[in-house]
Amino acid sequence: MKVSVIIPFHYGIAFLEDCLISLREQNYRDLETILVCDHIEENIDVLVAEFGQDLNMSVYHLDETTGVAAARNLGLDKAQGEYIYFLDSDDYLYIDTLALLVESTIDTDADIVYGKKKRSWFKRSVYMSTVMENADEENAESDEDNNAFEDAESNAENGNESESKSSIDDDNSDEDDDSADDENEVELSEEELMAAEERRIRRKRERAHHTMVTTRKGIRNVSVLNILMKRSVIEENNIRFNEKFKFYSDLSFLVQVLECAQIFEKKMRAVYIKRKHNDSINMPALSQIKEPGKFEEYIEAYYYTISLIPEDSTLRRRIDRKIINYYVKTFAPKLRRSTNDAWRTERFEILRKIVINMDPSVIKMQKGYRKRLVKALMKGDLKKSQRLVNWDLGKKKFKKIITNKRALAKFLYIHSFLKKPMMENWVICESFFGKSYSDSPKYIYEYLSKTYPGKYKFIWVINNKKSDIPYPHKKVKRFSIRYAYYLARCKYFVFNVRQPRWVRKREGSIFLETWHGTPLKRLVFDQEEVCGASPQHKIQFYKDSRKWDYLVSANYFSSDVFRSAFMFDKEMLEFGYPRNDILYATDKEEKAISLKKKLGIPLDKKTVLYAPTWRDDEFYGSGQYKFELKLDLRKMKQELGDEYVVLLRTHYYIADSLDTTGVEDFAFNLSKYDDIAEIYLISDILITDYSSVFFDYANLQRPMLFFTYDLEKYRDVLRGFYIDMLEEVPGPLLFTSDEVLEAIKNIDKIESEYSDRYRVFYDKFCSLDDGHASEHVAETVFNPKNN
Ligand code: C2G
Repeated sequence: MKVSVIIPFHYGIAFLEDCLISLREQNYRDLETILVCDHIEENIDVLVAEFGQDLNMSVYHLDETTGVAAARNLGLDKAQGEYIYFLDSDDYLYIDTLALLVESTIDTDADIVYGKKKRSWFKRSVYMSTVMENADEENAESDEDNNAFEDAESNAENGNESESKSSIDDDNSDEDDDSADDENEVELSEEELMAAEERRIRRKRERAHHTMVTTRKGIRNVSVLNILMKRSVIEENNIRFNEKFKFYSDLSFLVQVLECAQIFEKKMRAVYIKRKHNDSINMPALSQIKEPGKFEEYIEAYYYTISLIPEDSTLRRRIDRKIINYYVKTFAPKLRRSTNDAWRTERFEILRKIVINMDPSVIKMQKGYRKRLVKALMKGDLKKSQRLVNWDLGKKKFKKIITNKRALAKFLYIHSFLKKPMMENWVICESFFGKSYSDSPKYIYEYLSKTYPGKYKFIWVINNKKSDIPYPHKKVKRFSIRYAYYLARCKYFVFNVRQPRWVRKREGSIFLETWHGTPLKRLVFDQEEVCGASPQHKIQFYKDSRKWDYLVSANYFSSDVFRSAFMFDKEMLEFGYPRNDILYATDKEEKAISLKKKLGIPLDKKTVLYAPTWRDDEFYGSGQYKFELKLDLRKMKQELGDEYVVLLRTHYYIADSLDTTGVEDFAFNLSKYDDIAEIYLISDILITDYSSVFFDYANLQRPMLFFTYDLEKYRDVLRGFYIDMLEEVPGPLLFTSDEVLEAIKNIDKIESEYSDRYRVFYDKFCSLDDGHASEHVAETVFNPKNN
């Protein structure tokens, strides 16, 4: 039985490739693939050549029309299969998705078989290798109805959906509970049997409507995806997508099919992965496009859809309830918040007309605040509607403020602190989210404090109030009320990570972003996947970085990367890294000896520093990453203990602590020590992996080893690198603890083997560092001699 898979394609060839791979892998093979290109700019010849034959693919191009609706219609015109299956070019399937759906038609001759949709912002290979490995995680991040990526409109509509609590359970099993119709296996007459069968069919139909319409968040998520549809139902009833609609064409199409179809089957094990676009700046999904006219199209799509189905149908009531949800959750808050008057005038009136024409039972089932709001709308009482919304929003905000200190700090920041004048000589410094007094902000601060004593008032964001910080300053905890206060009043910001999202840019304020490493791992806009991070990472990063005035770059390589990865187009400060100044200090030998003494590290032993980075896919929760030590410390102690000690240093994201029991006199855990730059000074050899620490350590020109036991996964699946580690890093890549051990034993040989590469590496990444980066950066940004 042939299935026609219709794929509309507009852009995103990498997405399309994933989609086609997943189609080629289907274990159901009786397919024809209809790829409809909507005015494409990318060249798809290679893909067509690769997949054309296997997928029995025909390619068509829209000529005069444009849009998903037109593309799908052309696909329908060309389709020959008994069943139609719509697949979007940026999505992909499980290997058995189609087989499972088709299987359900075999005995039932179903008109419609629908499966489950999950969401993911991962490409196929990552999803299959990392997300699927962990079922819990998969469910948490990909369940359609848990989608954090939706805009407010769709999020809202399922809010208080009273129908979800109706008799129909949207369970995830494929089995229908028909026990009620077995009538306890009592002998039934023919009429009774027919009536029971009819009831069963009706129930399945209602359940299908419930799943495909009511449980979807918002009208926009009522979609034709992951539904096997009998083509004859579509053709005999002349059903097509309305090409007038750019955003909302699925609703009316699906509703017609649902109305005409008789036999429904569900197959929740048939999974469709809907890919979320994590780069809504450069590659927005249709749902992420914010365009004027979207509201008007929403309304038009509603009227058009209800014109196609009977007024007293349950489907009509399901759609009407979605409109009410939309009004309560999305529209009503705009009555107060939006600067566009249309929400309070024409659009308010448009919605009023819709609601007063609804079946009274739909209004009746609303409760409490929702009911009062809908009633006010029906009366056209704008003032009352606004009062109700104010009261509701106020209540929610108040609840948040009194239960959450951060929310209070933010509230005061916006409503009180920002109203006070900005202080011209106040400077707020933050390094690694207040976790340490370290990195470039520390060195810029020390330069300014030493060179211009008393000229500035410094605020250090530091969570450990006992931190030892020289020179006069004030300490504040991150996210405290005092933190919010100083964020509002300081003119200068010196941060090495991002500022909180709610920080506003005041006129005249100056934000110096130092960042915290030369990039090896791909960043933000250069990163395909943002495992573990919010799917909104790119858009948030984009907005935050628009507030930066200066960005410190340690070398020209970093500058190029930052321009592309951060889309940064303001002033790049190319003076080397302030945090590396200490590596050029004339008294660095003395500093090293005193630090060794302070930390209790034997002066007569050489030291090996192990400073790995974090792994995007190994985490407990936000910012809480796991780390498993793969070095065999006991064996290392046995074989190296006479000559060496090991200094262990985990990344600041790592929540796990390292176990050094039994090797306490050999392995020193310095993970809590504030400034890694000082630790470099006391390290004779560095072992790292994909951490930017090696770019900095190279300034000392001491030997380095790379313990890259998970290189392939890190490079190919999780992140991707900017440089070819195999070719460029100035030391060997090692994959086992034994190899590391051997390398340390032969460190002189390795040093000479890698000396040429080291020179090239140093020239590329360290040549701007001269021990005066703090001075150059501070003088440029603060211009203290003239201010
Ligand atoms: N760091 C540290 N100890 C480690 C690892 C890192 O103190 N074991 C510090 C170093 O200063 C390092 C910085 O944290 O340069 C950033 O760490 P990376 O491992 O490079 O990872 P990440 O935080 O992801 O930053 O452009 C740079 C990237 O953003 C990397």
